[in-house]
Amino acid sequence: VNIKNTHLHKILTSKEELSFLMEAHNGISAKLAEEVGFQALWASGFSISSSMALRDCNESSWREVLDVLELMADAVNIPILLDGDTGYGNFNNFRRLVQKLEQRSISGVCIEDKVFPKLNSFVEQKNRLSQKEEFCGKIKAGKDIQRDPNFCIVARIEALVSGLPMEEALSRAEAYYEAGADAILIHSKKETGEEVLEFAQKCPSHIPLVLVPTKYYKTPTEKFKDAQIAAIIWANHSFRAAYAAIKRTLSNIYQSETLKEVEADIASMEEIFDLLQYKELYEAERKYLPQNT
Ligand code: SPV
Ligand code: MG
Repeated sequence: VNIKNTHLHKILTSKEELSFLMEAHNGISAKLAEEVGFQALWASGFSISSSMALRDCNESSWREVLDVLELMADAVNIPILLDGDTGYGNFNNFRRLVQKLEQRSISGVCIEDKVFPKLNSFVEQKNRLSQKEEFCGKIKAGKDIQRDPNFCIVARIEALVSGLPMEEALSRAEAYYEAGADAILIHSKKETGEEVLEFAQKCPSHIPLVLVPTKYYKTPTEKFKDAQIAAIIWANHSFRAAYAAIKRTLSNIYQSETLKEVEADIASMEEIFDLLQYKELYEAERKYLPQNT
């Protein structure tokens, strides 16, 4: 039994305690999230593709995503939940993905009930939803192929985002949980948490729920605690923070033609040497390289 998978499973399924997953999109953002104290990571499709300057519509191949994940997993000891979009195809593509994720020490994957290639949920363009039965088969295929019992499969419901009624979202939640999903992610693009809180209230209480409050960020976290939500995903805030900081700094350097104004606002190289444990390398050199040469 894999300890990281067990930890993620607990984070995603414990309704008694609200947990938080922080977005990461490369090795260093994963490491920083761990450094500040987060217990688990969300490998965001939007953030990983945006950091490649690609659109969040499966423009990058899933093998390219896998390479990023490998560096993230190497960088941290906390579990990683991959935003696996649609599973990159049908049930068969998905179960191969699950195998590859387990091989690379990724602790879980979230799949959404859209048709490949997907589009980000917050663009104008409508996504095509998959049939409920087809998506249940995909979840089952993943569950059947996973080796570690605590590898997590989260099923993400796009019904509300697509304008379908609450009843459709609820019936999908029950079906996906029945098919073997460890938790249900109910997505919403509303500006308040009312829609997801109504869903939480109507959903059978044994089903663990995960939320992504990107659009309804003003709703106090207390409300989600009171609703016994298992976990919240801060889905793209590391990437958006980096993007804004890079843009601000580069513009300043371009305009001012000096580094004088930005130095105080950017990380020192010493801090990065510390985080990446350069000291360990010097100690290893003393141990493994011939000395006094
Ligand atoms: C992502 O971070 O890629 C997500 C969440 O899927 S969202 O973009 O909010 O739909
Ligand atoms: Mg995504």
